[in-house]
Amino acid sequence: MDSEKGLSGKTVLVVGTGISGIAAVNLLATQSANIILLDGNTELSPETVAAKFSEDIHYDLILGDLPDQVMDRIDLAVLSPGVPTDLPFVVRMQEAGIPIWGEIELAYVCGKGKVVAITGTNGKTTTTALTGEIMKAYYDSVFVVGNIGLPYTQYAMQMCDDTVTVAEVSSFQLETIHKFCPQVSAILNITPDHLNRHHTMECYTETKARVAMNQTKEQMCVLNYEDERLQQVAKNMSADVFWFSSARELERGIFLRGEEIVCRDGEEITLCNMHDLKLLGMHNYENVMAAAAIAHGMNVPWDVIRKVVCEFQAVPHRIEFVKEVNGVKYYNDSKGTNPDAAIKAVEAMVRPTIVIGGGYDKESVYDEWIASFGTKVKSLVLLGQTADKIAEAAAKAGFTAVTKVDSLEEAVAECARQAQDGDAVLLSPACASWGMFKNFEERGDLFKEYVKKL
Ligand code: UMA
Repeated sequence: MDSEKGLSGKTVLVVGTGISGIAAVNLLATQSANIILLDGNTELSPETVAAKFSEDIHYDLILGDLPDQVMDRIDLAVLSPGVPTDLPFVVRMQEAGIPIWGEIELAYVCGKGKVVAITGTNGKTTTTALTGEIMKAYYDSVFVVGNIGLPYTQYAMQMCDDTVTVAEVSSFQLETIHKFCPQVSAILNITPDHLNRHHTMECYTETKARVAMNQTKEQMCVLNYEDERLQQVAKNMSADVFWFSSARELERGIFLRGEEIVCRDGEEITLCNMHDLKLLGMHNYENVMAAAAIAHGMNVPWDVIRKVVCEFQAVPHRIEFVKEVNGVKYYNDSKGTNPDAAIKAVEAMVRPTIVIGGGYDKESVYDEWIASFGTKVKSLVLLGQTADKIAEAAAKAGFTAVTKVDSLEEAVAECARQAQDGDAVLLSPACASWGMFKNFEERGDLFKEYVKKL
């Protein structure tokens, strides 16, 4: 890996005081950089920011806009993932020739060892967690980082040449990579999401494809054969493409044959029977195939991969069973932050279901999600910024069993009122949590708390 560390004495602007910005500042402090920390949120106080650091970390803090005279001094800017690259001050920095790195680029440049990078619209977290477990079962030094909630920069200085870093990377993070080059990358699927930030599907797809942009044929990119967008993306890739498929046998790749997961790469091996897995649903079999392909690309023996995939349990907030109350099963799918993820959760339900949906508006379209309800979803309880938009889409599709509520607590109470013995209640909002909650974890945790109080 490139270990260019010419950051000493450089003036580096870090944008964002969330977990990425804090970890980036801590890393830059070890490189003796002069740090300017900027956050656009003027409601923050210097004291709240200072409380996030130990006393020996020094930085100049700016809350609000970046003054021109400060911009003149900057050698490098490091953006948190949530900071769009088309903000006027970011564009001005770019025009002034200031390099703009994402937080993961900084971590990659300072870190060591080999990297696995997993992206895709849905399944990233499960696949990353599972891949991390497989790597831990075989390699001594493994870090699982990135969009999964652990900033990559936080661990970069602990890495050695033998380290394997498994990074979940979002489209936001991929916008600002330059040298970032994983040994094995994976794009699980591409369906509409984050269109308020990336504007078009073409732009979103191109951003996801950046995960493999620096790879050569000595490195592997794992792709979903059943995703038409990825078929197109593969045409322009230099990496060695290794496919997985839930729908057909592949000449080379990993695929489902009846109930078995089979890998063909020269020789043919059977990984396991799908009933041996604790993960449920076709989308999870795809996640397992992707993780196994990645591990194969990282030279992990099949018996190690087999043991870990068969033991692995679902990650929290992803179709997570919470509790049964009065014969009603409650599921937390707070991670269902876009329509496609929410469709997967509806598909996984086996009972008449009441869905809790709505949240932050990412300019998604909800028609397909509502169409997936079929006769399974008996009613929809809506909250948040998108409640009206979803209700309109439901009305257009002739789905009228819709109730609007003002809070998640009220939503849980409303579901408990409507549900009958044998039903399921599913929090799977098809929207991000932002605005009403700090993140999807907080939304999911609160849901579980309200359910447990029923
Ligand atoms: N900020 C600005 N200007 C802006 C936008 C934000 O100053 O224009 C400031 C905010 O005031 C705030 C800080 O930036 O103080 C927040 O930074 P951030 O939004 O990048 O959040 P972090 O806490 O650093 O968390 C980020 C990811 N968040 C986002 O991408 C929005 C986390 O992904 C990730 O786990 C973490 O880095 C570690 O890598 C969350 C996420 O929702 C889970 N990701 C999206 C998704 O999965 O769909 C992409």
